[in-house]
Amino acid sequence: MNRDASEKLFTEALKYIPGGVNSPVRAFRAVGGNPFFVNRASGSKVWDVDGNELIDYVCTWGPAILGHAHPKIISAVKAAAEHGTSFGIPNPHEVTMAKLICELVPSVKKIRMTSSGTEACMSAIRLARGFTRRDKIIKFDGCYHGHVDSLLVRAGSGALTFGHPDSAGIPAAFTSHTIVAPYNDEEAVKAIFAANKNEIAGIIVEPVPGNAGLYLPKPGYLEFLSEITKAHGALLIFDEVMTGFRLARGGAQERFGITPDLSCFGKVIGGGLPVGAFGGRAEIMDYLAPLGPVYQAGTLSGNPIAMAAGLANLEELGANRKSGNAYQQLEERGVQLEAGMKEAAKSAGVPVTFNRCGSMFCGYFTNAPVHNVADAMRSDREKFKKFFHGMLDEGVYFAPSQFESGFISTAHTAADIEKTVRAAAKVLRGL
Ligand code: KE4
Repeated sequence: MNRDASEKLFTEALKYIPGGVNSPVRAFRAVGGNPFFVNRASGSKVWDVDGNELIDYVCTWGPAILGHAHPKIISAVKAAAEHGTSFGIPNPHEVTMAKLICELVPSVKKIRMTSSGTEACMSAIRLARGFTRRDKIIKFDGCYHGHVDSLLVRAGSGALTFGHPDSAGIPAAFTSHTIVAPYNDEEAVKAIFAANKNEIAGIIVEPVPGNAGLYLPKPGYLEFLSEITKAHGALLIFDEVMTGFRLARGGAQERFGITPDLSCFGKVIGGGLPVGAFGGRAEIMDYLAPLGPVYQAGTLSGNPIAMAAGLANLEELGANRKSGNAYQQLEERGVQLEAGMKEAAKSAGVPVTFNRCGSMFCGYFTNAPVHNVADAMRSDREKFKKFFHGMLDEGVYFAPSQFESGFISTAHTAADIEKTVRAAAKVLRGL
């Protein structure tokens, strides 16, 4: 596949941008080779600057749940932009968005917008500490909550991909209150609470971790986290930046029937524009400035164009409708992809563990189950690299790292899935 124009652009990018990318996971460091550049996307496809068409299962890491350049989102952005790009003054879209999220996610009684998922998680942690007057936070290895100093400890996503889960530039004091536990392990969390009586402000968790690939909570695990936080006066924070409004109209908390104290969102609610949000119980949220003592702010928080794009995304998804929405279709495509990929691996005689939750998925090259990051780390990453590039040559783009989740949009057709599965069968046979 000709990628001359991408190579030329990457050479130029390397002169001015660290690693040639504005976010590390785009750099292909986990899979080898150089990233391609995209200047056009529509529906389930992206086209690189050399004109190669690819079926896209990254979906800009989640926001493109309707596929790329959905007409409803494009027209909403154009209409909003006609009236200005930012006011720094309250705008009506912010109220519509806040009201809609509170309707869709019953645990959220009040919500504050930010411009990224990182900001949302950082702010939720600060709020939990301010509200409980405690300092310590529990997170789980392999879970990624953005590049927050205090949470870049045994994180997932790019941090895991690069093999140095802890980042340089973070003073030990900044992470001394962060306690890391293995995901899906109840005893570990019990021991932490026992050893830190009345000191834990909260637990932050990806309810379905999508930053070490994808694995699911064991039955009862999320209920356990809810119970133990309540029992110890700590807060349960669901990081739904990835799962929110994707795994169900009310996110993972609806799918698994859990009521967290605070939730973080992003991606889908921005329709591809910079956005994040955090929300939860009113008595906690009212601790935020200007009402309360926890300061949090943002020039572009609630930006009118990002709000318009996010509202168009949610409305077109049918998130505001209990029936006749897009979630059944997303589930059906997920079932089709899972069945096809498992069949392809079986017929090729290649051990693959394929995890899926709704329209999020990950295939690991291992014959053992994957329930946490330790399991994920045992997968064969050399095979993943070969598979990734083989699929790319077949016109299918999966995340350029074993430690990322894949995403399906409503724009992915049954034919797209069939093409993907046929390509996988061919590539797997050649591994
Ligand atoms: P952002 O700051 O990238 O908007 O959101 C951070 C974040 C927080 N929480 C979860 C569960 C997330 O998945 C993310 C960001 N996801 C990554 C993909 N693994 C974004 C891709 C990237 O870093 O370039």
